[in-house]
Amino acid sequence: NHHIDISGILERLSVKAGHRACSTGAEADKVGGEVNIESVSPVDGMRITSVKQTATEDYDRVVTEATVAFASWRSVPAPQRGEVVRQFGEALRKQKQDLGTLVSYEMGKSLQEGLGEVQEMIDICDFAVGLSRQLYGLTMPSERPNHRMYEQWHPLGVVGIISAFNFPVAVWSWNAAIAWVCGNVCVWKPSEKTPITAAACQTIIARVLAENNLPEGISSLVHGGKSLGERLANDHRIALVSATGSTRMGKSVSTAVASRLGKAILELGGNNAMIISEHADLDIALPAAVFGAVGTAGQRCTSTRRLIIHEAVYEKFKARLVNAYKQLRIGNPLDEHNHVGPLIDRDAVANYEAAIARCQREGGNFVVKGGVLEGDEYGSGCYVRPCIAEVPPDAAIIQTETFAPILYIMKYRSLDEAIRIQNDVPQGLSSAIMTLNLREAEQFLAAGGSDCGIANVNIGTSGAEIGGAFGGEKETGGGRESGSDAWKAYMRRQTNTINYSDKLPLAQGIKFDF
Ligand code: UN1
Repeated sequence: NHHIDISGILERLSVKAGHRACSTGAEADKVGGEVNIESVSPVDGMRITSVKQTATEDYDRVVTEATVAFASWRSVPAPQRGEVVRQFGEALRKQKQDLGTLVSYEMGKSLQEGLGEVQEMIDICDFAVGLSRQLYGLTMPSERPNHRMYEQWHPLGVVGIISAFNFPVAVWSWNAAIAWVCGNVCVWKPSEKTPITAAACQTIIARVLAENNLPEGISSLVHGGKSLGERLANDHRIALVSATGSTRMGKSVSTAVASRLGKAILELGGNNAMIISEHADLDIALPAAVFGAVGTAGQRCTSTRRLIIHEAVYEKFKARLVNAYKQLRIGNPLDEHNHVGPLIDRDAVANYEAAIARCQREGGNFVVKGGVLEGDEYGSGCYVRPCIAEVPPDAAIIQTETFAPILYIMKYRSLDEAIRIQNDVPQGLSSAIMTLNLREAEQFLAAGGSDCGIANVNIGTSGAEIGGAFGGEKETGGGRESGSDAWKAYMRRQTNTINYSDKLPLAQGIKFDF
């Protein structure tokens, strides 16, 4: 049964008006003169509820409170900060079903993926808890006698998080959980398209903070569009802006942050390819390609957009792909029998249609045709058919990222050529090769191989684990989030040299006597 009790979910998640400048719910609707942001589910076109757009004065108050909260939070021992994040992870475990269902309903991804997203949040909390005892600095030998030199990592300050609709909660949590154990406070501007899941998360963390007698300013939520994002980017009180979204948005955020010499982590567009070698195990290449291309309706930054297929297996693989696409069930993502849910909204549908038209103009041949679905089940107008086009390698459309299930396929002869095609796009997020040949795999992973932040062998381009550093090169923005040592971008490094002698030897052996 895929009919969900959305009001019950909102009630259990305590999503209602009340706290801060930023909360959601029916009461907000009654306040005169304020702008509401309506959240409409792409699943059935129904309005979920609305949130209040954050007014300029309220934004300023939020950042002021965040700054005040930072002054105390930075001095809480890191393992104690980790304990608070542990409690947040526990709270998420308890509300996983409701929050995951809300993610699925508000964003339109499958229920499994909605739950998976909450699982990513839980996992990053666990990671951050461990990290809270491992914010290691190095000790280096000083060149001077009786001196000690080492480095330590200090909290940065207020971290502004701008997140996208497609991972409405997980990407925030990657940033926030790490930022918090590092001693920072966070101000979150979620996508205007998914404000309700954000309000639910804020309610959960606010409760955890209150239970620990900590100020809510450690985690704040502000609602708004482009202009609010610009305000965050230009605000000198925001030490670090971590932004996920389009390359166009990232360039404008980056320019604003750079002009005040602030710090930024950018997680922007991808244009991810999978190379399918003549030595591939096609039985795993097939589901990897199909999930990568149609999972989340092609709305992951890691979605597979291009297949670069060896000519020896091209026709065979194409036939299997076409056959697999015939079996895809498109429909309500809360119904677990369906593989493909809706796009986020009708603008996304228009972009999908425009990309298909352009692809055709540029010589693309659709071996699986696209189109917008009609009928009762598709009443929101957001359901589209995943499609596949054979494209000439010089088609301009394949240089761009369209957030929709459109897959471009092309042929190659040598691995050098395949790697060249794979790298010959402005973006550099994720990449994969399907091969059982060791030499090919290693060539793909070597310095002259994939130029992406993520390069996989025998798995697809999407679905990265939280333990690795997540991000990419070129127009993807260069930032890294989540695991490995990505935490270092959320702290400031301080080099300390201590002289415990009764002399003052200068570095580089310089003599300065008087
Ligand atoms: C995104 O689409 O912005 O690797 C993030 C993946 C997910 C995260 C995607 N774990 O596909």
